[in-house]
Amino acid sequence: METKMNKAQWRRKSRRAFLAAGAAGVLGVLGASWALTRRDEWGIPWPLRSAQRANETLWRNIYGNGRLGATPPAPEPGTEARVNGDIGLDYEGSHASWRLTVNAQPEREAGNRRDSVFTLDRIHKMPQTETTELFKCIEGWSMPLSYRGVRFSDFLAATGLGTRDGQPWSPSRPLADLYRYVGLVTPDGAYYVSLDMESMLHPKTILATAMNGAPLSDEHGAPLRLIVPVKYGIKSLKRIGRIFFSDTQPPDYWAEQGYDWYAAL
Ligand SMILES: Nc1nc2c(c(=O)[nH]1)N[C@H]1C(S)=C(S)[C@@H](COP(=O)(O)O)O[C@H]1N2
Ligand SMILES: [Mo]
Repeated sequence: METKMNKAQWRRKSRRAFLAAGAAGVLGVLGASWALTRRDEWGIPWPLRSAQRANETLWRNIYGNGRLGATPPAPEPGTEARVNGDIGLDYEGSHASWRLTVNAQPEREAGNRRDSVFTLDRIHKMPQTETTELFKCIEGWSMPLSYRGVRFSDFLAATGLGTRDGQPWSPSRPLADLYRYVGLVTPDGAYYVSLDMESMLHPKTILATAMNGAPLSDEHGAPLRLIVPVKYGIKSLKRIGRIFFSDTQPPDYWAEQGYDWYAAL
């Protein structure tokens, strides 16, 4: 069940989370210096190895069963969202010619590949979801954000994309029926991200066409952007031109600059 909170409850919760994060940070530093001096297992000190294994189970539990965190109060309609990052956005003019291309089977030779092409109109006709979530940038700011569009899991279910057998995805199917990674790219190829499939299936992960009650502006990534609130903002690619699936981790702009690829909050 999703918990609705009033503003005072949300502030108290945020303060507690902040203190907990501080404590976790201190323990993390102490723990890391201990862990890094332990014996190696396949080149990785063993405490980190087992943490990695425990993490895998943790993420599957968090994302795999569709659990939702607390929802902050929705911002007033029309609230201006902060703008951050404009790589891949220097497109001017009408969105009439915009199309979303999805490559279903990227590992095949280009000539032998099935591409699906979507107009904005087709995306508007898929089941729509609206939700509010705290949006966090790695630079240290955050804000509650309402956004509307198609859940990525609903997009897969509606199109039959993302599964190895081309049959529509549904939560009753094993995760292994899906490709492990999703890549997203701006129309000009300048900004690109990749994500694990579990995070893409989270019920708050949306291909968004509107934010805070208004259609997306160009600077926020019109006509279609990703919102993935279980990750830092760097993963929420604005102006999606192409989506593809893969079993090997696709390129990621900020991971190439040395940022943590997983980018979990
Ligand atoms: N195409 C594109 N998408 C992008 C970026 C960018 O530079 N180009 N920046 C990212 C970063 S770092 C953040 S925090 C969010 C900010 O989204 P906003 O401008 O809607 O607040 O967009 C993300 N998506
Ligand atoms: Mo960011």
